[in-house]
Amino acid sequence: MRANKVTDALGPGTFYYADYWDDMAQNGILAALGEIIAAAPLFVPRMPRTGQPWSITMTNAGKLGWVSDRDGYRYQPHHPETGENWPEMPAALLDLWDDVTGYPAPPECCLINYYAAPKAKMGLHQDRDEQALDAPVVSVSLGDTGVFRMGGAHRRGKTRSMRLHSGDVFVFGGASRMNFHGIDRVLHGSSQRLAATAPFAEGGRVNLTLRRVNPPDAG
Ligand code: MD3
Ligand code: FE
Repeated sequence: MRANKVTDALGPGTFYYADYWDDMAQNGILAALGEIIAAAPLFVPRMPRTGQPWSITMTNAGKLGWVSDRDGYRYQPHHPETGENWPEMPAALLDLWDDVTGYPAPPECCLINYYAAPKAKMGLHQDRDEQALDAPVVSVSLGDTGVFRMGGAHRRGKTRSMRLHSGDVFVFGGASRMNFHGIDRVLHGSSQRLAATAPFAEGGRVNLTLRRVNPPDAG
């Protein structure tokens, strides 16, 4: 599916698809996420060095998963608690990546962020643990509306805020790839979408981030 595509919605290199997925497609993705979490449970990431817990929980699908703990940020092929490899990336997400990026290699990581707590948020940061910086990052929002903030390549620059709704897809590539970004807050109770999916029954917001980690010739 390809709904209305907005080019440069949040600056050069950004593409916004409002309602990329309809109700049925969103429910299909959520069912797949339920199975992924049954095999690879949501875990509490911790800040490097201090071990301070984040306010969200996360897990991954795909060949590589992104984790954060006392030792730092990194990609690894296995779940930090079960030691098992991450579940496969759902086919619908591979199709999405092809459709909106046209990148010559598939995404290696689907990071699943779950904002369950009413105060869950994500501070302003850059995504810089990937080698393939020519590949865009694709974000899918599900459930409650998220108040997203994006700045430029420097922490102290001007920022812009935008609300991300369930079913929305954003692509961040080119000049926006290293922009600072974060989630200020979630509008708790703004959607009933997650209620039917077991691991998300308490509601809140889910974000999927698709990333290419290694350059295409690395396999
Ligand atoms: C802009 N997640 O996991 S997705 C993250 O909603 C992350 O959970 C947020 O930032 C979330 O790293 C925001 C939107 C997003 C993702 C990657 C980007 C925006 C981006 C990379 C570069 C620029
Ligand atoms: Fe990020």
